[in-house]
Amino acid sequence: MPMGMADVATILFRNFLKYNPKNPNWLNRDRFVLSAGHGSMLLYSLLYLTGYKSISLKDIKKFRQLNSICAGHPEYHPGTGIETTTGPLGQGIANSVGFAITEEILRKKLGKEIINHKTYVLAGDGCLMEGISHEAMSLAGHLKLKNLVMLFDNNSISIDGPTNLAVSDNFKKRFESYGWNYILINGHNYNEIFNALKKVQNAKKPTVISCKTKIGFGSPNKSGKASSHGSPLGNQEIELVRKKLNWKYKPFEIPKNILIEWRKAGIKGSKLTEKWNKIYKRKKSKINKILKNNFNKAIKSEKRNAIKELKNLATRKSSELILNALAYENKTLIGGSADLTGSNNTKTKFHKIIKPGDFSGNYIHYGVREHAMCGIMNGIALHSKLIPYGGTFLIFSDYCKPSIRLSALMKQQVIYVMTHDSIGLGEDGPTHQPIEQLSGLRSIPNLNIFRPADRIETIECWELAIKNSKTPSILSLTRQNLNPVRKKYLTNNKCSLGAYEVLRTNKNIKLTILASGSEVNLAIETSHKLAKNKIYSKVISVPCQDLFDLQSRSYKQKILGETKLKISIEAGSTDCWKKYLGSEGFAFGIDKFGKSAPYKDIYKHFGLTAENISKKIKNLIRI
Ligand SMILES: Cc1ncc(C[n+]2csc(CCOP(=O)(O)OP(=O)(O)O)c2C)c(N)n1
Repeated sequence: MPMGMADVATILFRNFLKYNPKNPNWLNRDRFVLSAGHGSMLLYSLLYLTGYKSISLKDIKKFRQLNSICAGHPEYHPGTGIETTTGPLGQGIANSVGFAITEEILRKKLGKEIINHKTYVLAGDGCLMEGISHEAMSLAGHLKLKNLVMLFDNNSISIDGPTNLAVSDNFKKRFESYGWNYILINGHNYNEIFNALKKVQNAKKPTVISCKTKIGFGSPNKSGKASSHGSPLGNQEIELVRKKLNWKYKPFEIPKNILIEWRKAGIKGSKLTEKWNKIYKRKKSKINKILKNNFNKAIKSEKRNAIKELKNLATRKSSELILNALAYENKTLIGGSADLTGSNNTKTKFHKIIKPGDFSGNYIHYGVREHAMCGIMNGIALHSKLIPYGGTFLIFSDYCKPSIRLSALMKQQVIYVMTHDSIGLGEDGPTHQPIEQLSGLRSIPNLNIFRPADRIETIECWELAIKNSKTPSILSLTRQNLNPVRKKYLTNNKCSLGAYEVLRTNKNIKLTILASGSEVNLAIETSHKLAKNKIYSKVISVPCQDLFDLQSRSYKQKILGETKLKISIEAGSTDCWKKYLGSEGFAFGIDKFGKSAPYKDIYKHFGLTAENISKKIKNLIRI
């Protein structure tokens, strides 16, 4: 790919892309996304040649070695020119749609002197075969993202061989039906590349430049073949390439005159940023005002409301109420849902819909496109100042997982609002009832899974999500109403501990009951029931295992070390609880698929009732 797309990339970086290697974080830079992440060396070469400090020849020599910035696939590092982590094919396309949406929103907010840039995404046949590309490009076309340009490396080769083994898409019809411009060029003809890139500068909708290229261009025996994809060409073939391209220099030797030419292309950006900086300085205080966040006021007042009202509410409803307060003052929050707005409670009266040609809003109807929604939210978070959140059912986190994993890997503040978080959703049945999802998601590093038990916990979990700029969050929320657990106003955030005591039936206890979300109510009921039989216990609400696992040994000991007998209750897979329970503990949960019925009947069916659990506990204690 780096050989096949070198011509296109050269003309893009020399003649069109607006960037400044001396200031890689320049807000108004064009974004370049290498969705075909396996071609990472193309990006590393371009960054080195144009003068980015982040990549030296020494780094390039350490390609794919431990701790090299030149990793196998591009890995996002702020300020390096690597705009996003790519490798799972198609993700970069969704990211680029997120970049382009953000550019539109910020241009509307800040004016075109401050934001007015293009997003270029280089994608291959593989990216375009992935489902996420269809979702993301369809939304991009709908929104008429005119500053989005795809450079399609149309070489008709993937790993298994020619792409006609698996694809017969008519690309022109495909893109045009999405509402994109389609330009077909010879990707090795400089004039055609130049003219196509020139044309897109004034586009009215997203454009794909379909570049007919030869994979492994220049290799006499391997170009145009799948064999040039995934392994080195080999010394013999490299010699032949050198001959064919008339290249007389040693490996890693870049002739001075050529490097000077490249560096000149990089230096052009300094002038652009100088001019921009002057305008920015003039407008800085106004910009800061527009982008300023104030979360504390909303959180405090919502906590007071919750205590004053003490209503039975579903946590999805509690989430809507805190969002209402947050969205009122914070213009950087960009909400959305994958066609479940009314169920996820993600849209409040302070939201306005983003529409084709009108980006003055703060709410995106992503359509039934969960995977793209999450990849797009990564792009929105990566761009600069906006905080995206998006809703779907927790079960469909399975449709979002590759992008959620990348939010975590890239340390991006993306907030996933995932409602209908257990069998508690009732009649929609086992296809919609998450079982193993929470255990699976909790095992992703650098991802906070919050499962609040009531309105106060929901507010506190939102506070933790909204203030953590380096870790994505999932808010796992109920469809069904829950009784308030926390009834006193506290300014401090108890959920920040991950787990804390909410009830104790005696000073001396025999049992610790850990529970999360909707099952905290159940744990409280069980604890009271046991107390009637003089079995005393404490109930620990565990809104976030990830945060609890980070607490000090002494705090963990205080929570877990008081009794030998510990049980957990969560209406889902028991796997992720066993680490807390010791050899004598017992995890109440569900390790099989759910059922379709009114939710109280399903809880009964799976033995998740205070009656059944207390009976089992009495037996455990007798043993
Ligand atoms: C989601 C995903 N599936 C599979 C792969 C493994 N993979 C890497 S490159 C590739 C083929 C890509 O073909 P193409 O986009 O045409 O790239 P080219 O061969 O032209 O470089 C595959 C299947 C991957 N990186 N991501």
